[in-house]
Amino acid sequence: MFDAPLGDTESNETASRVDDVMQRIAEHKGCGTHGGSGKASCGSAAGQSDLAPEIWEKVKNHPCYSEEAHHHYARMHVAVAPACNIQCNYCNRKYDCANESRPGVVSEKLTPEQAAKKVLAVASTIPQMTVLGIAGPGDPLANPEKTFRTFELISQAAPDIKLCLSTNGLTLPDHVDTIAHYKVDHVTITVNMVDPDIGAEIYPWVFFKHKRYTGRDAAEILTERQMRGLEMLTERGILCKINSVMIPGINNDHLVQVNREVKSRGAFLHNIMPLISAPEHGTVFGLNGKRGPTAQELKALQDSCEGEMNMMRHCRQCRADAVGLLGEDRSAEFTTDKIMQMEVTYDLDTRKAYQDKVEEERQAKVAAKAAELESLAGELSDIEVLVAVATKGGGRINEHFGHAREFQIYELSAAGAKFVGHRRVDLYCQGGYGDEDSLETVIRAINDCTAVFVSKIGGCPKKDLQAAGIDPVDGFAHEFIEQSAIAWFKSYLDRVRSGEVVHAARGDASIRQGAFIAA
Ligand code: CLF
Ligand code: SF4
Repeated sequence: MFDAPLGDTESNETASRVDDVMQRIAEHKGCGTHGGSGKASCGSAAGQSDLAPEIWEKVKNHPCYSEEAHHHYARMHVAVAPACNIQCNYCNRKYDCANESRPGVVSEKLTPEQAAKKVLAVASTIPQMTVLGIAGPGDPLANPEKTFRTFELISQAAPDIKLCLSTNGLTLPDHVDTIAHYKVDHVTITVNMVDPDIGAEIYPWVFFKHKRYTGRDAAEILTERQMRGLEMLTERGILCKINSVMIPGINNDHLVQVNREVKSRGAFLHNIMPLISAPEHGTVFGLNGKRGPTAQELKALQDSCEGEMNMMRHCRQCRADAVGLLGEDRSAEFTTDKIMQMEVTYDLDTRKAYQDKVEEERQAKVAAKAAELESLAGELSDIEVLVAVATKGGGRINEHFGHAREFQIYELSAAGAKFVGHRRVDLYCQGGYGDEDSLETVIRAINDCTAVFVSKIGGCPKKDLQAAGIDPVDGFAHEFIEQSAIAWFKSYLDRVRSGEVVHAARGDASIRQGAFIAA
């Protein structure tokens, strides 16, 4: 039924269901479910023309493997894997796996059966949820029975959902056939080093074949298993993403070599994430005062690794039970007590029809960007600027400055607009009133930007942003981000040429270190 053409009556019914779903989602309310609260709590940049058709099919609606898709499609995680077989110095076992999750936030653990119910509940409420990932709270492959039983149940009940896995790679070679058997098309391996001497500074021990190894021996086993697992996966055509945690003073320079090694073994995407480290996390690095990188240090490393291999810049280091678009967290709507009471209506036709509408919007966005880009042709300026954008999804500038929990960062140049990252911030506007301290943290987070695009902004923050040298732009409310940013950039270049504004280099910005907990 999934691909069957619709008759008129059926088509009208489906259209009306989809409109209803669109409306409910716009209002952030539950859909097709009963018994919940009824309220929300609240990859790569390569596009279709750059990729082989079979790869495009795999990534086009995966929010982590396609930067473009992350504006439109959601993922969810189920926390079915509590145990881990290695120790990372940036991890505190009280919390989720820090390789795919921020320290300081712990998820509610589920059985495979509870996980399957949760996936159906989320899929019927959020029809643009296209990917189910298992990413912790420990290591999924240190819990193989629970992980693969969950995949089995979900592939039977929800065949349109892509399956995704994130692992430290220690036992990966033992499970590659099972991964292929369950058609898990996307696997992430966290690779922080390929040199065991550097590894010894990151991993105090690994537990392998009933024995604990420490120091260089531990790191040697880990790197050999990670590289072998990566080769085995890519030989089978499984898309592999590499996550690396950038730890200043330990592996910051070395990650360029890691990038070369994983690229040579066929990895599709490299995601270099900042170390999140604070004493209150109770990790070895946090307690020893090891700092994370600044925004510009992270960007410089990502830029230097960007060559033939795609770099991921939109990772949100999400928790092991994250639900929603990257950058939003709707997990509080789907706690076990709530999902167990929900009556789930899993309707493939409605999901497909909704996703077709999303695709239309996405194509309109791509076309608008291409048209605007044409007007930049022949532009010779070598000026580059960063701009921050407040958005709640759909690739549009549709968030009020005071309601933004993060800003997306775009680099603008004569080549166009390129997504280069995001910055989490404290909510500036609490109950409609501005708060000076949080404005300072917002300015610190986007201090390297020349402008900030918002749907709306109050007079006070506007003045303070201007005083900090950041131009608040609210003239493109609800328009597509890239199209608007390119249009603004053209006018910026004109103003620089006319002497109306003086182009000046901006300073660095800070990456927020505290753990994020969904509202
Ligand atoms: Fe989850 Fe990871 Fe799959 Fe994505 S997350 S298992 S690949 S579905 Fe995505 Fe989250 Fe970053 Fe992971 S933003 S932490 S990269
Ligand atoms: Fe923690 Fe994940 Fe490292 Fe295991 S692999 S120690 S859960 S960060």
